Amino acid sequence: MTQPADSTSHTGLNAEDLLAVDREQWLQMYEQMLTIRVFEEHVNELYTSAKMPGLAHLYSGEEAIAVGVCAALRRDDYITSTHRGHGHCLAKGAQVDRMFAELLGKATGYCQGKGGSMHIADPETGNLGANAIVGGSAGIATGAAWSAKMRGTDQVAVCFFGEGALGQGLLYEVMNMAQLWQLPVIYVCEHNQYNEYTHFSESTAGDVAARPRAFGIHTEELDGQDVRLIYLTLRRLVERARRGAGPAFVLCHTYRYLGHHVGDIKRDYYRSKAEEQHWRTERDPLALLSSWLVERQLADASMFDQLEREVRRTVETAVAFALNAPFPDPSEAEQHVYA
Ligand SMILES: Cc1ncc(C[n+]2csc(CCOP(=O)(O)OP(=O)(O)O)c2C)c(N)n1
Repeated sequence: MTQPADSTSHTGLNAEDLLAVDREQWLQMYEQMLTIRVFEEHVNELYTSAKMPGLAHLYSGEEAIAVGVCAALRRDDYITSTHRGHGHCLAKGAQVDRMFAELLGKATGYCQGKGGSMHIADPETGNLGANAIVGGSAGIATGAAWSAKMRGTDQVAVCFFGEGALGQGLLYEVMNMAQLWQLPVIYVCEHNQYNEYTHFSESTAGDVAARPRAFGIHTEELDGQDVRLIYLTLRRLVERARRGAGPAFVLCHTYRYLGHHVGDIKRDYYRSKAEEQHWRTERDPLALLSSWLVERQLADASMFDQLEREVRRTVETAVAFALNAPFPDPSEAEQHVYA
């Protein structure tokens, strides 16, 4: 039996639910978002100073989604990620130094330097891998959820993807299966409005939330800049999936501050500076969380300065580790290559 369709749009938060979460947990989420932000500043710097091969797609502006979702998961739960995946990996527990090493093609990286920015996987933290094929990981996440169900574990799989993946047929095939078989998978759509250099409205017809709803999948639409809302919603949906109540779809409205990739510098032909500025100044996920914590007297402003100094130190140490790490031996070129 399939569940009836349900779609909820959240704009507010329940004060009781918010205060039931430990202050330390909110601070930890802030630190994780900041780590992702600072990590990516350094990625940009490594790319522009020609120290990093290939390309990187930065996640700045979208941190609340990765952090809020992964804070609701256990270490043995699964995620699959995208070409814009650094935030997902870090939020699921990857180490900053091994991430930089991977981006620089070094032997100490998560894939011994063979994956680079768009293909980081870390089975130890349940990260089944980033995927440069738009929508490509939907099958992997759904398969992982099916496997968990067949093995009788209570693991949950989360599939992150951008709204560009809504144009991929695979997503609809697997959502259909997930609902029919009541699989413990949560589809998290990071709706940042742009598919490369095209506004989504030029490529995506109709009401996005109506698509999963058409399969009877429980669907919720969220402010993707509010880590509190993401975390509290996902905690509920993860618990729901764990007890066998089936898949969910979460549509998170967000914005990428920077270009589609690190080389996309001149963007005014497809979006305005005023639009970018609006999201940075009014909708920043770090500022939203820190000002709430200060307002509620759960933290004072100086704590965030101290935290920033610590995070910057950790990230800088990790960059130095990666720059000094060895490249893999050329004799290993064909190892771990399956295609
Ligand atoms: C199947 C496929 N088609 C096209 C591309 C080229 N491509 C890379 S990223 C991208 C846009 C993706 O937009 P979205 O899914 O919204 O994610 P975002 O980049 O906004 O995070 C495209 C078209 C690709 N990698 N894979």
